[in-house]
Amino acid sequence: MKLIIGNKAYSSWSLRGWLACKQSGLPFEEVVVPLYDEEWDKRREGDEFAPSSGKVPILWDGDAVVWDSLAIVEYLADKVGRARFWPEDEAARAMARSMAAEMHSSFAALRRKHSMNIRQIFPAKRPDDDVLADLSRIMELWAQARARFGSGGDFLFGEFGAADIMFAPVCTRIVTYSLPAPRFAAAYISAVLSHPFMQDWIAGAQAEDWVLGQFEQPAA
Ligand SMILES: N[C@@H](CCC(=O)N[C@@H](CS)C(=O)NCC(=O)O)C(=O)O
Repeated sequence: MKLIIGNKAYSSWSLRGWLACKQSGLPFEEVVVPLYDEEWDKRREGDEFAPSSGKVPILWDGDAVVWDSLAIVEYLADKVGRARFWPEDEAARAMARSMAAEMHSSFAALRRKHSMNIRQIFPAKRPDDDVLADLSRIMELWAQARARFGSGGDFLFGEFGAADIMFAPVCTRIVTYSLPAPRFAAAYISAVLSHPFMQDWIAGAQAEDWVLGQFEQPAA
């Protein structure tokens, strides 16, 4: 398999696709392309980028191509078995799937105003109300998952899985922008950031020397 991703410092959807590949346990070749560099417009018109219309992540597996982070999770879960990604318990799985889908479709204010930047930590500043509303909803979801289904480990549904993969860039954003988080959430964030896959990604981000000014500002 070949996974095409953007900068590890900035590309949150790439992080999700990459974590899914790691979680699958399958070998894969990783190709990192610098987002928005001078070759970007030309590169994204190439055949390898055509299925996603130029967005990353894109997973190529022989003739099969999957180009959206949540679809990559589901494709790999089909390939290696659901248990690596989703809880066994039906009620837990229903909630995990709903949370992953909500992460994929929602929280636009948090995503837009606090773009992922793995390498920075900005001083705390009162977030906008729409960002606070997103955070409040996320905290409610995390608290419910941890309280109802998290007793088997440090992650949302106990063991590391698809829901954690989808929320991993929220964890990094809370740290980067010193956003408010209750104590239980701080413990969860610490578990996610300490996970060996995340440590591997963070080291990759630190080693990159591409800098994109639009992602290097503290939120307005
Ligand atoms: N819904 C897609 C989003 C993919 C996406 O927007 N990726 C961004 C990078 S994080 C991208 O490729 N941006 C480049 C562009 O739009 O030109 C997913 O879940 O994978």
